Amino acid sequence: MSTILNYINGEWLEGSTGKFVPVMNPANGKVLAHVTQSTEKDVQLAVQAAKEAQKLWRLVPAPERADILYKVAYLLKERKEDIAQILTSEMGKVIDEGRGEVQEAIDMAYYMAGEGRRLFGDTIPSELRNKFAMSVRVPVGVVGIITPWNFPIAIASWKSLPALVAGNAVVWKPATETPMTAQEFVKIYEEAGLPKGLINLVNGSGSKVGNAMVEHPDIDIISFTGSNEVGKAINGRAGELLKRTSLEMGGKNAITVLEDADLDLAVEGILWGAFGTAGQRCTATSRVIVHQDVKKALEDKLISGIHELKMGDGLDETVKVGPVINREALERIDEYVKIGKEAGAILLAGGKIITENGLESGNYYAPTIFTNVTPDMRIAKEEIFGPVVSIISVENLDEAVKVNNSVEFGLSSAIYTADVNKAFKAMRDLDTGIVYINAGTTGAEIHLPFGGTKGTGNGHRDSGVAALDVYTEWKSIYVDYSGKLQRAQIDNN
Ligand code: UN1
Repeated sequence: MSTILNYINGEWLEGSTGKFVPVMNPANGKVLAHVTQSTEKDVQLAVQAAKEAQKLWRLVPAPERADILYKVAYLLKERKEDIAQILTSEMGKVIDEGRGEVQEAIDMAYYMAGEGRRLFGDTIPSELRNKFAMSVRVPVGVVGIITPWNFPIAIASWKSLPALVAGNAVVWKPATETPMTAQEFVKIYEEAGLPKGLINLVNGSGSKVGNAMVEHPDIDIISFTGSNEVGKAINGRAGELLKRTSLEMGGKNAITVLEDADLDLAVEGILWGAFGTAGQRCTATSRVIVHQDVKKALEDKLISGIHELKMGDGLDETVKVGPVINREALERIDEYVKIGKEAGAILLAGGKIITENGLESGNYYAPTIFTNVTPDMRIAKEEIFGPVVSIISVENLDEAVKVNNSVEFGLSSAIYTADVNKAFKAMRDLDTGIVYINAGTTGAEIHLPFGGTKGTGNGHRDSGVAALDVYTEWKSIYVDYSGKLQRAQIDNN
């Protein structure tokens, strides 16, 4: 059985606890590998290596840094299928989605490699004669990235690739549940010729490794995707230390279906958004806000659609819904279903842990639909992170927008309508970082900013050119070639 090690300063090393924990396949409960566990000591080593390596890396011309990113893209492309298989085995999403996720990392690698020949700053006219002004992006230094298990390579690519092309070094703590995919990604960086010390992988718990990263004075920024609880704790402590943070946290995303919508299209979008990745996406559809006139018709179509979703091991190409990550997740989801029932919501489908058809050794939860949900119910407000969707009925677009915006999160929202006026009003008024018209709440592309408003984040964005704002500082440079003292705001007035 394979063991997963840390990667520090270009070497594969055991973590200093000497302990390993098992990596489980959520589809069948089998142990896939064992991963080393680290402490503050390993973080120290990783940061030291990163700091040294960054001193040289920042002086390498960005197009040359980008050459390595192109190689990363080629290697990811070459190994797409192998990595997808590994990803599906340890995370559980169906293989098509596993492939899609690796593709997301490939796209990101090409895109950020292209940035090596841009990294645009501005040239700006000076207010004085014989004086030149410009702004340039400079790296922040050592970037600490903490990534979740639900997108073990895509999210790591959103963070590490822009950090590296901009001239930073990276210390990465992947989720304990998905270290195999992390190892594959780091192997590719190694093979692409990334100089040692620029990417360091430290496996271990949030309480040991994550905390040590937040505390370390030589980590200049923490980029985190995960729960609100952890994000808030990171931000609190980082605030005291004046450390930068970029946070991407929960969602409670809704699809609105208006009375003039193409219902069949909306049903496809809802089933994909709610039950793809077994609902374990930050962008998952967990609410459907429907115009009262089409509520019954939509429900009937959803019920017949849900019965066609085959559950099982994601490696089986015919399966549409895989397992959830672990037993605790299964129990948490089941608890939310109880909370929904107790609050008076009506269960239309699902609502149970699967204990038959050979699926009992994995973590399977039946795709679940609640209706007659009201916006004040907990199932309509809290992130469940599982295959559960709640239907809320409204009278018009204004009410739909109000309900959409009533939650503490603001990641993604979607609206199905044939009325262009309503679509534009929704684009303006839906208070989320991502808005879809006539498409579901998932499916973000890497060349646009990814992130959300309110409790979803802290104003930063992953991916797209916006990611560079996280991993660079602006430096404003003035060159006075007049040969005399020129006082700004004074000598020209
Ligand atoms: C996430 O769930 O954190 O838009 C990432 C999507 C994917 C990324 C989701 N491209 O659903």
